[in-house]
Amino acid sequence: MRLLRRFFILNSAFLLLAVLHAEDGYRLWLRYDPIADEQLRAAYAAAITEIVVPEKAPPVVASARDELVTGLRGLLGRDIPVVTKASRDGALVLGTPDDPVLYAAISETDQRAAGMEGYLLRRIADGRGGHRTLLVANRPVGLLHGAFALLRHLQLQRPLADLNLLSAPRIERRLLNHWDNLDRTVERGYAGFSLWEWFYLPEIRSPRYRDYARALASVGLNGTVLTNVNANAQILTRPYLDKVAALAAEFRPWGIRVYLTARFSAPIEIGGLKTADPLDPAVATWWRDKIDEIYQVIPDFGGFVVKANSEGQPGPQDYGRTHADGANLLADALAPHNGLLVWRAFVYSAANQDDRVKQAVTEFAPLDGQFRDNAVIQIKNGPLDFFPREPFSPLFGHMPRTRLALELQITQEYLGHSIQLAYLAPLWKEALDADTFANGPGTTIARIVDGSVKLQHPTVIAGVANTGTDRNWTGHLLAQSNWYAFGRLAWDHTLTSEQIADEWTRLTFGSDTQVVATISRLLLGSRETIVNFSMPLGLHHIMAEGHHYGPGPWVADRPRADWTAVYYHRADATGIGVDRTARGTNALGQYAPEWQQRWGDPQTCPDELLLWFHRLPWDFRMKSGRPLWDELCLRYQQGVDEVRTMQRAWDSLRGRIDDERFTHVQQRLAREEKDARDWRDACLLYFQQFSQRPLPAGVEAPAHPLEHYRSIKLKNVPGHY
Ligand code: BDP
Repeated sequence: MRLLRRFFILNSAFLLLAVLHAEDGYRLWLRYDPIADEQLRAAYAAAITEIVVPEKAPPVVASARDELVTGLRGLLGRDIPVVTKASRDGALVLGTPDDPVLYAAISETDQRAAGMEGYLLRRIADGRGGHRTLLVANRPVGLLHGAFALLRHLQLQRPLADLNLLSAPRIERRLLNHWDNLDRTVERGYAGFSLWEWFYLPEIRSPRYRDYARALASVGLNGTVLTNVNANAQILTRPYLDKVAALAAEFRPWGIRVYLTARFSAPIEIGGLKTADPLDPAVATWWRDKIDEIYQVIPDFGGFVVKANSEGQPGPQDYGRTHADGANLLADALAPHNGLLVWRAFVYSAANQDDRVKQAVTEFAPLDGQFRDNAVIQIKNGPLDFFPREPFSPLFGHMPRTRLALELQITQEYLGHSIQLAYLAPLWKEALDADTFANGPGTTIARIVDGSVKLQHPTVIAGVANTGTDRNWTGHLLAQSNWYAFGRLAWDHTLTSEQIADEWTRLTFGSDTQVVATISRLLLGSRETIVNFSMPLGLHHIMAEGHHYGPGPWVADRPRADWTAVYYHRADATGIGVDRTARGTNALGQYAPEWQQRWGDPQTCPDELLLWFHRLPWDFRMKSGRPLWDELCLRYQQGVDEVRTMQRAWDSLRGRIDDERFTHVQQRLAREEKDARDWRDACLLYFQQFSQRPLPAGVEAPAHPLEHYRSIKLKNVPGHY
């Protein structure tokens, strides 16, 4: 009997352990597992013996303190006491200018460099033969960022001895944009449903809100736009504002502010007006009153994001007014509250027959200089949408007198949803590092957006979120790396993709060198692999219609030509690609002469963008010496081969990481391999009708005839509502 009881007790203890350590991804990169190297753990424990925090800590400092307690408990396996006065060797002292003694230890230059949200972490002698660690910031929120930085430092097992980190964000507003609908579906969301439980709010508040805000803060993000750009005016009604206020209260202790999307026709839909004309005084009054009401309910409300006159959304052009008229109407109403107005430049019109990729410049460039100081124009990285590869958006070079924000897509709308592996930092870096030459060489998008090319505050960067109710937050476990990478780049765009991949992998999978090397390599190559098996050599927009998952080069006959695939590849017996040089649509003319020269000649245009800018015959001789057709086929095959290499690499980790995460990724890679073959076969069979050429040696024969691929109609694909 006793034995049996013991068996049960033991068994439940194991069960409990198993539950506690379920590798379901919920903990993200904030795992705080015990540091396995005992010597290192002891060294850290000796270096940090107490946490010194002022007694009346404001909520963000309390969050910093609590995070340090939790993190150190996990990493060091012991509770580090929290005190109000340093009393021994190894004190970790948190302070702001409220603590003049501590603050005096920091030079004025460092104080200035730490800015509004940055921090300084420095280990110094305590004058009594011991040491202490200072965590100093100009404002409480800086302490929170510094706390996360210190915990990251320890998790990465970096030395504490000469710790001296000064870091401040390069961009002021670092925002997630959620495309979440009020019914909790998420447009282009592949990780379950929306995290916001609107029906239950404001009384019932999921613990997940706190975990969400904590995750944002841990990577340095400071704002969240809760609602879809295809907006619903209901969010601006009082019952919803009370719900938004409840979320704002959950997020505030983590330094996160809330923003909403505003539907331009809200004055009609919820205000009872007959018009939403931005120049109508009644409309202006309505918005002013509405915004005053919002600030009454949410005093630190961040502002609005607006999609107007784009893909059927209402906007100022409905009344013959301009984007500037519309944006300024809202900016003026937000200004007394220091609110921000973000106006999106993702526009193209059915009435405009010109090349879709040119239309943002056509509409917005003439408005340069007309926007208010608290209005920012948010531009996607590419001129078309969020494709696996596009050249950078030329609009960044056309509005020298306007504040410009960069919009990136973290969710993988065109990169295999949450099934395929796509680490997106390399894609985002291409955009950030792109030189517009607008103000001479070195006028990169990063330097325009961070305000260093011209003083333009506030500075803004936004990422379309990939989060949802899935237990692991992002659907694909490894897609957590994109949430992480977006935050890290928003804080410091000079970090490299490699650095971020290495960091994230260590935080998420530990520091086994084979694991780290293998996963980092997988991450770093993954986006290019998707380019290869889906849209190589500059092809774009050839995906299946509607849900955008899988191939659809045959898509034609849609309500608008620029919603088809044939509009973008124009394949026929004579060749493939769009001529965007001066001989064609001249989209190239929107770029600086340096780019016109490089991209304008197919001999110097890099293969990656060749068919974006050029229409070429099937036998065009590529840099490799091969005819275009052969090169195209081999790129598709290369994509498939690379997925198989990724599968083998992942399989080599069996036994080195837990089964749960191993299997999760293994299954997705297997699906990606099948998807890659489908892309290759469907596209090559389709294009072959025009090229009339055989597949070159090395390219596998398609498994099915073209009709098979054309007849695939996927149903109930997530993210498409
Ligand atoms: C496209 C998406 C669509 C979005 C739109 C946007 O397909 O769902 O509403 O962008 O950014 O990529 O407004």
